[in-house]
Amino acid sequence: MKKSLKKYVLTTILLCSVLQILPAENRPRITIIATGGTIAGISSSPTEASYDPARLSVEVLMEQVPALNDVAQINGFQLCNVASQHMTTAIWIRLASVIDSLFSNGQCDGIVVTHGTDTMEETAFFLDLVLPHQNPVILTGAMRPSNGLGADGPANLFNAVCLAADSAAHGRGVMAVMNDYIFAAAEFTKTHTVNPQAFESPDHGPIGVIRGGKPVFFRSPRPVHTVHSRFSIRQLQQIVLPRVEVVLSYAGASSIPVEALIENGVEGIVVAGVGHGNYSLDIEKSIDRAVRCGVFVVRGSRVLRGGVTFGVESLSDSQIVSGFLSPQKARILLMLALTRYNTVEQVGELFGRYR
Ligand code: DAS
Repeated sequence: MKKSLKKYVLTTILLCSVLQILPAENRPRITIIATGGTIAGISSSPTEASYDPARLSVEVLMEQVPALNDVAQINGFQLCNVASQHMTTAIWIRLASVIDSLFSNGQCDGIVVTHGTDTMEETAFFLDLVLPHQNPVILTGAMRPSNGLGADGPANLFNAVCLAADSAAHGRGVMAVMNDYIFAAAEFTKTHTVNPQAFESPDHGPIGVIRGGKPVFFRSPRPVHTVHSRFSIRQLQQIVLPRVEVVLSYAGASSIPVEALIENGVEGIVVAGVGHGNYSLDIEKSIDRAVRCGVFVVRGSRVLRGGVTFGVESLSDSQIVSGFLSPQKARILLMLALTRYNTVEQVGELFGRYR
């Protein structure tokens, strides 16, 4: 190699390393999969509280954050455009299948999923349980519409791409990034209806933060995710997921919801009990009948912290307790468990991994 060319190459490499600017072709390949939500929402004016969610395309979301191209080679994919209160298991199956295909075909190094915040924790946990890949999958969204005063979507999207592009994100399972915090899929939940600081991991705390586009990790989540999970999207594409519903207990709660679920032939019920997983008398009686009819029951709690482990006051219905999973996440694990297991002992052992 001529001396002058060698000098140019060495200078370029030195300059890029000093400025942390990688040549575009060396930047990680990140695919942004858009599903809708407030991050894609539009309001009639920047100060108007109400807005239409799920209006903008993934291309527009990417155009709003030109700095994404300094971090990675970005591609966009519009899976759907829904407010996430309308998320379905059918969309989950499609989303997981697209992600599996992109990674299996080596088409990208990491993925960001833009999503509504209402059910983001559920989609994240489902993906955490069924994706057989160590590559980063990061969910993010917004609490304010794209043209709202103080819109949080662009910063959340930038942080999510930075995390997905960082080698430190590999092997940590599916994560979510909101308001500079990094959460583990199994641990986080929405704890505020309107504030940009809308998420917490009540029992565990965030697993890290994003500072200046770089992740700072406090810890790794329990390794019961992705490649360590017992489920894979490849076994789920040809089946209909079992029907599992959630019932809330409260003072005087009647047996009507449980009786209706038994009559409708559900395969599983998660009870969001009071306290450490306790039920009203009517729910207790109807749950006993459900168990006798072969329904799998998981005893959870509506209480934000502490979960439901052993020492529950009365384990009359089954030995399955939710551990530190919220009722809405216990439902997802029970749905998947019933695609593989058919005894209370097997399902109880699986839930024990989340205790
Ligand atoms: N409609 C809610 C949703 O799509 C709002 C949001 O995204 O925050 O989840």
